[in-house]
Amino acid sequence: MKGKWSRCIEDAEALGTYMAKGSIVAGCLAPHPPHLVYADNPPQNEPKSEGGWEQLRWGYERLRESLSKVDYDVIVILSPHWQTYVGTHFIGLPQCTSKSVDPVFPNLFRFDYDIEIDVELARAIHDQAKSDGMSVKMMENPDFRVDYGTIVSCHMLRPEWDKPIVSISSNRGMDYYSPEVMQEMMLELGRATSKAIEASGKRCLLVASNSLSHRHFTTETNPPEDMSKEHITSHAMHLWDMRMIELMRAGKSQQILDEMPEFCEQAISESDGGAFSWILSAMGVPEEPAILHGYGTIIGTGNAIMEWPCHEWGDE
Ligand code: 2X7
Ligand code: FE2
Repeated sequence: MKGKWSRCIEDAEALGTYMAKGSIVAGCLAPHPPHLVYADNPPQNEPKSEGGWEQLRWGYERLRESLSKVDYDVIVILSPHWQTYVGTHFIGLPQCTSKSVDPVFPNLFRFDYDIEIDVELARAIHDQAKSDGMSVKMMENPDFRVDYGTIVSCHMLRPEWDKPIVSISSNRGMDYYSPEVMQEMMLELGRATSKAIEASGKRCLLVASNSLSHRHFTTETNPPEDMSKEHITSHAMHLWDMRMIELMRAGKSQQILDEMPEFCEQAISESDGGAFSWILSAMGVPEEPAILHGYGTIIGTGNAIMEWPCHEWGDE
């Protein structure tokens, strides 16, 4: 028996040597206002609507259509609404099942979820980040509730919920330190994410779950989906959103990173959570253009649905 098993191990090691490298098949900027799920009326969400925010929901439709041509194993997502002030955390439970209620919009979002987690890949990214010197933790509390940012972006990207996810927290480096420190940490986390994905052999869809400009109204219309009241909060916010979209469409990722601190501060951008910097870093700060699938405002915030089709770029 011993001989047989050691032969098996030798074969497995030899196979391992030839295991295909993992890859990022695409990156997405996938905003998560709960209004999008509310407007879509999926069976999992209790509140029902008469629609609304169609420009963005049609944008998600176009993104889903584009991603339907790409084969991937797992969605890796960083959400600013899972806030862990001491280091970056990763969900380390194989299955998360509960009801998510948005703390600010309980009237719009009460969503039953049942999510499979790729704990193996989560741990691999965690371990890589740790060995690169970052403060990280696997979250193994069985009563943990998944944040609504993660749920909304994943639902809008893939309403079938048939892919496991890796859920990464935001360590809120900007609140604790500064936009520059936040960005340095997210660039490091992005490099660790890409190294771990490559070693895993898995094909991954990377998702930054955030709005662009993030100054929002403080009162709600009746009904909330009354689109005659929806617009950007100010011209300055519009200019910032358009600037960022044009930079993404032009493949000017390094310029986006250079301007990120001002964008975070002047547009109160939700990229303050680090997801935008993290995804650009994980993709190697691409010079290839991103595809704009849709843009729209939600309670005055600016939201762009973007795709970087990395699978089309080749290795060079
Ligand atoms: O989380 C959000 C957001 N980022 C933008 C607008 C409205 C609600 O929730
Ligand atoms: Fe948000």
